[in-house]
Amino acid sequence: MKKFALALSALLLAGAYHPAQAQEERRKPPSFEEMDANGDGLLTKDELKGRLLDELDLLDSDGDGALSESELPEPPKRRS
Ligand SMILES: [Ca+2]
Ligand SMILES: [Ca+2]
Repeated sequence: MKKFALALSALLLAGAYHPAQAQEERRKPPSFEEMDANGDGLLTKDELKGRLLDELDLLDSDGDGALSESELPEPPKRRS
């Protein structure tokens, strides 16, 4: 019982020290569905952020000014 409480407080301390949200963001890039705010299956300029927005012209192979899921580069996959 004492051990459990100790483990629990260690967990809480670890959680306070490393904000879970920041870690989650670094580990998991947003999925296509998450970025597609209006759900039309295309990522337009106002839905893109950061590197993808910068590279929109490069990635937009059919030139419609938006990225479809097939135009989106594969996110780096890491298996544990
Ligand atoms: Ca959209
Ligand atoms: Ca396109």
